[in-house]
Amino acid sequence: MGSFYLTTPIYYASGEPHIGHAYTTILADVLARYRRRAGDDVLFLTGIDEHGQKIQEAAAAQGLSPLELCDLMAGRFEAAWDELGISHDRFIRTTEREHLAVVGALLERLRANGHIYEAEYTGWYSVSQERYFTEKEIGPERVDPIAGGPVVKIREKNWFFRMSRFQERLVRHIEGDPGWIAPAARRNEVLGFLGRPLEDLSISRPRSRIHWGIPLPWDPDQVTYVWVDALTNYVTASGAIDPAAPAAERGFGELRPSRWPADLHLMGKDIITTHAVYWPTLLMGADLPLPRKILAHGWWVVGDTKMSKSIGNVVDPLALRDQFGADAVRWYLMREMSTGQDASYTAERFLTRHDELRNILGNLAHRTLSMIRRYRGGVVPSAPADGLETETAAALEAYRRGLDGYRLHEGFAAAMELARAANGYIETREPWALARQLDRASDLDATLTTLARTLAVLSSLFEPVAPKRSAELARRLGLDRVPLLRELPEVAVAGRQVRVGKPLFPRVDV
Ligand code: ME8
Repeated sequence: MGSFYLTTPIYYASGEPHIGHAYTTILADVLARYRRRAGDDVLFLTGIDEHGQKIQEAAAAQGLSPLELCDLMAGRFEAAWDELGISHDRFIRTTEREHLAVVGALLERLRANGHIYEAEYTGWYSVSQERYFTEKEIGPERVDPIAGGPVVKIREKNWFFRMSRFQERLVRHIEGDPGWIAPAARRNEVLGFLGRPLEDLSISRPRSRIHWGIPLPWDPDQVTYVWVDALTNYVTASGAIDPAAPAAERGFGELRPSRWPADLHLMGKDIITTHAVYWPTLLMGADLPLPRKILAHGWWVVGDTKMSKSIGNVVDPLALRDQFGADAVRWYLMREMSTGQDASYTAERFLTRHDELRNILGNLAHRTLSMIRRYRGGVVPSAPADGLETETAAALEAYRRGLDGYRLHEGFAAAMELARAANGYIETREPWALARQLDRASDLDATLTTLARTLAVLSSLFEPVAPKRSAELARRLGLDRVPLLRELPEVAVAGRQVRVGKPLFPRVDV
């Protein structure tokens, strides 16, 4: 038992939640549920990123004030997470008063430590990425190298963070802790980036250009660079810095006992540099411990095309949820993407994964519960289990290995394998034939007990990814809750009154 603090990125308040956001948030939710069920005290943080030029422009385009747009989008994201069964403990908004104070305090700490200076800046800025790029990065076409969008040339006064000072220390940290950035491909990418001299980081913008941001405590004509503002959310929610302390003390004071450092920052590979370079160096500069792990997952594309509003191929997780239920969406996303690698969304693959739930897990539950009703009046017999021991032990081991090692697709594949093996067990044991032979009553009892116990195990293994249906499965088995992992495989199912009910995963006509 321990404590576990995990985070998702805070998503830009300018866009609707889509399947990419849903993926990261569900991934975090699955891990949070898995840890809670292992007895950990979990803090699961998500939220939205509300400042900066991107939001300012999106609001103006819709005839709203930036805060009106953010209020609207906070509601949209929270509703989406509710519909997808997300169990976050805290939804942070960067316009919260507490966060404004903590950003000010973090900046004061950096300044007190002598890491901040003022200079003239000339460079290429991408509004869609909210960051500067070098001449080399934008190439002769002058487009931002990540999204391909336009960049604008900017010359202005900025405050800078001496990020270059921390280059060596960061490289040593990454090399000294091989699992700190996962997967290895991302770690190599960051080390490659750090192979070139690290530049200082511009941490402010003139208010005359961008008014929608957090003013610097010592120069209110400048607002905080939105990435510095956004990354700090992870510290705000941890409680390490007291937002109520007077500003001067906040800059220099002791850290409060808190949830900092985070155990896990989750994100897509698009924002690995900000999380694995900007963020740790800022923390070093402010004398705060570094997060324990950074996991950057792969990218969802649609078919073989990048998802984009202008192409009109953005996959809406809520539409899928309305049609198939939240658990089916969660299952598809977790099972289909090898954590860390890219994956492609197609309607066909979605249906195949949904069929897998229906035909393997759903069918197993339906057959088992129906046979218990038909042959034993709906009461699980009291008999020693007989069969599936090896399969269950193997599934449990592979499942733990998968989830502990952040290879969730492998863990859940092992759970589905067990369900498949249990269906095979029904075929071999032929309970319907046993039921016709009076002298085989005890074999039938053992068969039904084994199946009921396996279903109880499966409800536990599927709980993090399919919480609703797993809870329903446990109820139908007459259990008062989904068994914990450490209670497996011996679940006391004997004597329970089961209920067959409607299919766990209904057929969907498409
Ligand atoms: O970058 N495939 O916010 P954002 C997989 N506000 N994941 C995807 C995805 C896709 N196609 N599209 C989006 C920002 N994501 C900043 C973050 S954090 C301090 C500030 C997910 O709204 C993935 O997690 O652009 C990615 O990193 C994130 O959404 C980007 O969300």
